[in-house]
Amino acid sequence: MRYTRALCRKIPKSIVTNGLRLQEPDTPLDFELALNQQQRYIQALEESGITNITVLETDESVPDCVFVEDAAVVIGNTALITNPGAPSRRPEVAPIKQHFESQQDMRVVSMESPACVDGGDVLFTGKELFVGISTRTNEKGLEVIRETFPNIPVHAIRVGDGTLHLKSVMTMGGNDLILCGESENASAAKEMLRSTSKFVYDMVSVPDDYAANCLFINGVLIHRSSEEFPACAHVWEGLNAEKVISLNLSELSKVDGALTCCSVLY
Ligand code: CIR
Repeated sequence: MRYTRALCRKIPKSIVTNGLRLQEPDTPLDFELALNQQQRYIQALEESGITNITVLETDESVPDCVFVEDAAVVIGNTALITNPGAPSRRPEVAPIKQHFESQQDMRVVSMESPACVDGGDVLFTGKELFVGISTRTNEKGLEVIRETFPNIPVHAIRVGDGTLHLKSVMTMGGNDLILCGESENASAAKEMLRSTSKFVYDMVSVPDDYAANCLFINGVLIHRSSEEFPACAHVWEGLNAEKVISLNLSELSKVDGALTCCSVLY
């Protein structure tokens, strides 16, 4: 799987007070720092061989709009525009849809209620899809994914209470290599993945679930900084990536943002 394009979106100021969050952070989100961290994130995408990056204008009326991953599932030349699980996030999809419609080579499909999916629940291994059934993604949404990508096996994974998305506990960390957290929810998801998958993956354990959300792009591993997750620093070295980039995402993580959610890669 080689990615050359990425879609991102500028951060609205309204995220500081109105971004959805599972719990209040200890310190408020520092907006200026969040902007700097996003800039560095975009630079890391460039360093991973992404040559074409679109950064959409922001919209203050949708505080979570920086998390573009949730609005689209893009595989090959098909872009499935989702119906995000949180009603406040549904208006986010219009400019995302417009963007993919403007790409000459894209087939664009839209999902309608009652089906709903957050892209954060969709893990594509390159061979098959695992879809988290969570507070944001339902069985009907999974069915739409199955219909939209008929040639790819699709498996459901139940996401435990208190975990936002499937990719809050596991992501790809290499070719056929899945990074997975160690919490009870992460372990249960891992067992379900093992028992449903058609293909075999190396599973690498990451001591903190939040740090298990990494980006693996064209052989480059982008992970969370050891400043944020010192207990996970040893994991990255053993992964055989061509290049390893460390990013601090402390501010967006205060509203449950992780590395994968800040871009759509295709
Ligand atoms: C939300 O609760 O929807 C946002 N505050 C965070 C979304 C993070 N998205 C992702 O991990 N894919």
